[in-house]
Amino acid sequence: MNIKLAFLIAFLAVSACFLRAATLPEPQNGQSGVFPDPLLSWTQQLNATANIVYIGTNLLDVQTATPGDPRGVLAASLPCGVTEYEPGLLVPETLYYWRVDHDPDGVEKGQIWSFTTSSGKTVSHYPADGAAGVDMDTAFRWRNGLRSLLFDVYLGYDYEQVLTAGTTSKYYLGRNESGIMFPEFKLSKTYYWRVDSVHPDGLISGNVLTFTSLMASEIVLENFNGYSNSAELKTEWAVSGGFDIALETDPAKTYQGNAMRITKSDAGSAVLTVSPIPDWKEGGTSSLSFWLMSDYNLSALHVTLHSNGDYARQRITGSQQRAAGWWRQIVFDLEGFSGIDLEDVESMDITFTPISEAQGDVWIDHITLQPPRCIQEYLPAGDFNGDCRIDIKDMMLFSQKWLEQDRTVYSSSPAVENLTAYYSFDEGSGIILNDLSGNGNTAVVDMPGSNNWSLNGYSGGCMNFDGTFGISILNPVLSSEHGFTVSMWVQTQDSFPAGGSAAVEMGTGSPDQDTGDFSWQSTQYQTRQSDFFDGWAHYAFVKDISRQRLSIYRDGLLLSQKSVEITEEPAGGQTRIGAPIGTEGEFFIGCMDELRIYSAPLSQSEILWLFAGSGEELLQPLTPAVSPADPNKDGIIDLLDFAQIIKNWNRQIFWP
Ligand SMILES: [Ca+2]
Ligand SMILES: [Ca+2]
Ligand SMILES: [Ca+2]
Ligand SMILES: [Ca+2]
Repeated sequence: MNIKLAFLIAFLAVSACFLRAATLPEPQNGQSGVFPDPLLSWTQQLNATANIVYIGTNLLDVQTATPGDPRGVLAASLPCGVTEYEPGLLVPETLYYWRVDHDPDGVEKGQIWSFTTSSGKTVSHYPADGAAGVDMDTAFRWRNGLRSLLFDVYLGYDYEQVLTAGTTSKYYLGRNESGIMFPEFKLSKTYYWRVDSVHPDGLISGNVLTFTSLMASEIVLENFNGYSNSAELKTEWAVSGGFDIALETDPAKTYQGNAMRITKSDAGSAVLTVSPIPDWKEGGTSSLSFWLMSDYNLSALHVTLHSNGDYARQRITGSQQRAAGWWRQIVFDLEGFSGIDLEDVESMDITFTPISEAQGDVWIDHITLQPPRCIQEYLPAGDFNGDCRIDIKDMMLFSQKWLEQDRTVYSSSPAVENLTAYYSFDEGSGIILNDLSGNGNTAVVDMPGSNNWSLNGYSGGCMNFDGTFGISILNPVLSSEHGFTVSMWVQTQDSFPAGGSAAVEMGTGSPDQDTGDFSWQSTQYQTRQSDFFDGWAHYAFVKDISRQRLSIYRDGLLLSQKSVEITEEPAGGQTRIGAPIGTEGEFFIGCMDELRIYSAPLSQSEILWLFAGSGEELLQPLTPAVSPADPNKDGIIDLLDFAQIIKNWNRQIFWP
C-alpha cells in the first residue's frame, strides 16, 4: 500500500472521532410511523471510542444493558466513526427504545431515545379499494411501507385465495421493485389484489383490496333487425319438428326493431347457426340473454349450445314459464353450459313445449351475451336497496328492519265507529251509491249516463268500470288526523294486453299550486298476470300518519309498504275512486264491490278480517314487503344478516 494513502485513511478515521456535529438521532426521539426496517443514525460525540447500540422494546433493558450484561438488547458494537446502523426488520406498530454508548464500558452512557414503527404495509394504492370500471391499461401503483423497495404482488378473483396466496400461487404476479405495474386482467370482473412489503428478514403482508374492471358492453348475437323478410330470416335460422318461424315487424309484438315469431303446431325447435364468435366469454361476458314473449304458458323451454360434437343445455324455470303475455328477459349463466367449449360455439337452438291446448305464438328478440351486471333476481346477500353494492345505505335499511320477521296474522274485526263510508254497489241502476255506514257520505257516478251495473258482484251486484268514469264522494271522507283505510273487492280483466303491465298504486298528497299535478307520495305494487287468474281480489290501502307509512294489501297479505314523510295534509275535499283527479291518468277497468272507508289505519289483522272474516290466519312472509331483503333467508332480520352485510362490505357484486 502506498504510504501516503494509508496515512490519509488513518487520518480520516481518527479525525472523525473528534468531529463535532449537531444532527439529531434518526429517527427523531419520539417519532411515530417509522418504517419497521429503519436506518438508525446519530451524532458522533467528542472523545468517543466506540458506538455500542442497544435497541429493544423494554425500557429497563435498554436503560441498563451493558456489553457484559446485554439483556437481549445489545444490537451492535461499531467502531468509532460508524454512526449508523440497520437493525433489520422490526416488529410493526411497536414502541422501540434505543441508546448508543460511546465507550464500550458504558461509562459514557447515551441518552434513551424512542420511536414507534408503522404497520409496514404498502399504502396509497391505485386503483383505490372498491374502485369500479378499471381500465385495461391502468397503471397499478402503491407506496412502500418499508424502506425496502421490494414488493410481492398478487391478483385473483377470490378474496380468500388472494388473502392466503404465497409466491408459489397462481395468483402471484412476481416481485416488483418500482411500485408500479401493469397487470393483465379481464373486463367486467371483480378482482382482489395484495401487495406485500418484502425485506431480506421477512415480509409484511399488504391488505387485500378489490376493484371491478371495466364493463364489456353486450355482444349482440341476433337482434333480427337486419332481415327484411321471413325468407331471409330462414337463411340463418332453421326449424324442426312442428315449428315454423317468421320475421315479426309489428311493434306491439317485438322487443326492439324486428323479432322472430315462432308458430307451433307441435313441439319443435328453432336453430341458429351462430356466426363464429371466438370466445363467448371473451371480454368478460358471462351470461346469455334474450327476450321472450308468449301467448301461452310454456311447460318447458331449453336452450342448447353445440360445440365440436358436444352439447350443453339449460332450461327456464318457475315464473318465467308462466308469464304469458309479457316480454321477459331470460338469462342463463354461461357457467351453466358446462362440458362444452365456450370458446368455439357453433350453434344454438331454442326448443320449447307449450302447455297442451295452447293457442297462439311465441316471440324471441335481442339475443345477446352480457357482462356481469346488477340483476334484481340475483342481488347479493345483504343488499337491501337493490343496487348490488353493500354499503351504508343497506346498513340503514337493515337497522330499520331490525328483528322484523315472518309472522302469523290472526283476523280481528275493525272498530265499527271508524267506518266512515260503505258502498255495497247493490243499487243496480241510477247514478247514486248509498252510504250504508249511516254517515250520509253518498257517492255518485261521475260521468252520468256511463254507469254500468252488474249483478255478478262479490256480494250481490257490483259496478263495472269500463275505463270512462269513476265514482265521487263529495264529503271529505279521508281522515287527515290518523290516516285512513280504503278496502274494496275488485275483479279485473282476465286477459292482459300483449306487452301490457299494470300497477296498483296508492298515493296521497296535495295538488301542486302551479301545475295542478299531485305531489304524490306513493307506494306501488307491480301486478303480475297471475294476480288476475282467481277472479275477485280484496285490496286494502292504508295511510298511517303516526307511522308515516303507506301500505297496500291484497287478500290480507302485505304487498308493498313505503315509509313516507307525511308533512302536509290536504284540507279535505272530494274523493274520486276508479278514475284520476282531473282528466289525465289511468282509469280502473273492472268490477268493484264492497267499498269501505275507515277513518283509521287498520291493522293487518283487521284487514285480514275484511278479506276472510273472523277466526282466520295468514302467514306474512318477511320479504319482500316487510323487508326488501333477508340476507340469510331465515325469516328474521338479526345478527346473522348483519354478518352477511359485513362479509361483503363495500363490495359491488354483479351477476353472475
Ligand atoms: Ca330486434
Ligand atoms: Ca345496496
Ligand atoms: Ca255488492
Ligand atoms: Ca335473516
